[in-house]
Amino acid sequence: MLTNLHSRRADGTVESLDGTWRIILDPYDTGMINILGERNRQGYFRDFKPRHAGDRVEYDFDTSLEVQVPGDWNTQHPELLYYEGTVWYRRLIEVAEGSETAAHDGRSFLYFGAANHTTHVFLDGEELATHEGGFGPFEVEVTGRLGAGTHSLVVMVNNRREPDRIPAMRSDWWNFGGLHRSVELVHVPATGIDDAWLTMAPDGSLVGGVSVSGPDAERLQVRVELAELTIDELVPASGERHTRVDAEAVGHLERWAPGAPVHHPVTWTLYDPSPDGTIVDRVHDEIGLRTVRTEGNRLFVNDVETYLHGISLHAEGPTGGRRASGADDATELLSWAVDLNANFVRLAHYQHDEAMVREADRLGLLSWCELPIYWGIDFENPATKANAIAQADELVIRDRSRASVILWSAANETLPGEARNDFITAVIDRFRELDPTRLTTAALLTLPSADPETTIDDPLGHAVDVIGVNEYLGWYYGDREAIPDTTWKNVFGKPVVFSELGAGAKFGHHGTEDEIWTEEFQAAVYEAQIAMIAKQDDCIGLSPWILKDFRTPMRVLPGIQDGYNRKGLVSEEGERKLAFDVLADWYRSRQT
Ligand code: GCB
Repeated sequence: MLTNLHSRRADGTVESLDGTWRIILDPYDTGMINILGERNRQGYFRDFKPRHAGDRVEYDFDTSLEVQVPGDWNTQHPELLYYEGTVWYRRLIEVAEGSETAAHDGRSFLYFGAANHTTHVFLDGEELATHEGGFGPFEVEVTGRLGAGTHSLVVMVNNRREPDRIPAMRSDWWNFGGLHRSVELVHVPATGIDDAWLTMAPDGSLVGGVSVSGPDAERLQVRVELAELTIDELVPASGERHTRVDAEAVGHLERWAPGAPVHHPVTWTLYDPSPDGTIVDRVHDEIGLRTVRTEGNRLFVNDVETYLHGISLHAEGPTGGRRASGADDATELLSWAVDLNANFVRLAHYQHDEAMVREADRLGLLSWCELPIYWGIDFENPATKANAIAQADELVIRDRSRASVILWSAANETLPGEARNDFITAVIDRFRELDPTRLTTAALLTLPSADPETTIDDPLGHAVDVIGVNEYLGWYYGDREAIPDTTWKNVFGKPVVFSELGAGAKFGHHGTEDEIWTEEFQAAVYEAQIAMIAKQDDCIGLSPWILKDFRTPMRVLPGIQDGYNRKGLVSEEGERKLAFDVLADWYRSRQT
């Protein structure tokens, strides 16, 4: 398990495998299965080359299409825009005699930031691992397999929508396929740190953990240092160890706060306690210290009552309607949130890139992180549930040291029922088990009633700490004029976030407030929503839908949608609509 450490090791132990890869499209899974339905022994994963003139090899990676990794395959070749199915990726890894990779005597892993959706990893023709879930990080051990020479890394990625997958058959976003986040080769010592995290609990104490594995784990010790403090000495280092530090010990360290992010260096050192004290492994991080808690229907960050001036966003690049990845996309997208005067981002509807969460942390933006448990999940299926828990693990283990993250969200718009309640409650329990310091939530589908008052009573409200309500007053439900007088009754006595609201508008399309798809129509819905939300007593904030227009096959209206959901405050090319200023002005007025 290295899911939160790849980016924190010293330079030289991580080699990027990003760049140009070759791909073969395989809608019939020919590269995997032969005509008898068995594993194809000549399959693409063998990366065969003809050895003499008569050899029949019916594929050739060397002359196949090229794509860039990280990146979705859909937007790199026009003919792949709608492609869903299997794509085989191949990259050659050249290992020079005497290079660090050839000489490494510890353990080595391939780290995948994410691959949508189901992945089989082969090295030199041998299948090493499979992974399910399109947005979580995973690693594959390749220790001892990368001696000097040329190695063929083949990755089969399949993004077919299936009823038992998460997400399942329908989602209002593009099902971008492929290796859409970075791939790295990571070298670690034979006995090394697998996982290390540290974060502040609601009472101001620190909670964290470290896990170490390898043959010498019993003999070694771990030292945890935060800023100038040595906060923990763990003996022995094997297995998973927890860290707890009293609030007084760290009370003098400056806090991270929304809009005022402060970070402190933290180091975990694995060392030999014998007199020579040899350092065996070390990882670094920069963490913020802040508390977050609710009290009744209020939210407190660092004991200051806090209102979430938010915006939702998809992981779609700032321009070009492609899957976002990496630091540059994160910086640009989140700079728009800052221009909006937001202090909060809802990273919908799945695990975003780690770069996004780190950038939010750097900028001082509170964050909501979410799993793709979305419409139509097979809640009765134990395998689907197991995958949901695995995806929760990947998300929390990767991001639980980030001060910006205050909410783990289990789901979006799921229909009440016993199986649904059990399934999502299990995910929420898992969030709490892995991270007892943060709040949990889910965006509930609360259909407004015909009365001016709607009761929020989805039973999932019992399980979560903060209730997300997706309403679309003035768009899917009711008239705009009725919005300001609408009220919401919440039977749970917990805080509510209006996690979605909005209206569609095409950038540059102007008219009256009553003409749908105009910027004026969208702006008027925002004004009416603000009038309502400002009066809603147990509301702790909002994350309207959405920062930027995003690609989706569900939105087909020619001349207006053309394959994009138009509820963005910004067009798919980054142009701001009138509603952007309506929200930005309201958020600014509340800061002062
Ligand atoms: C919702 C969904 C979101 C959609 C949005 C819409 O309630 O949560 O994924 O994109 O509505 O635009 O309809």
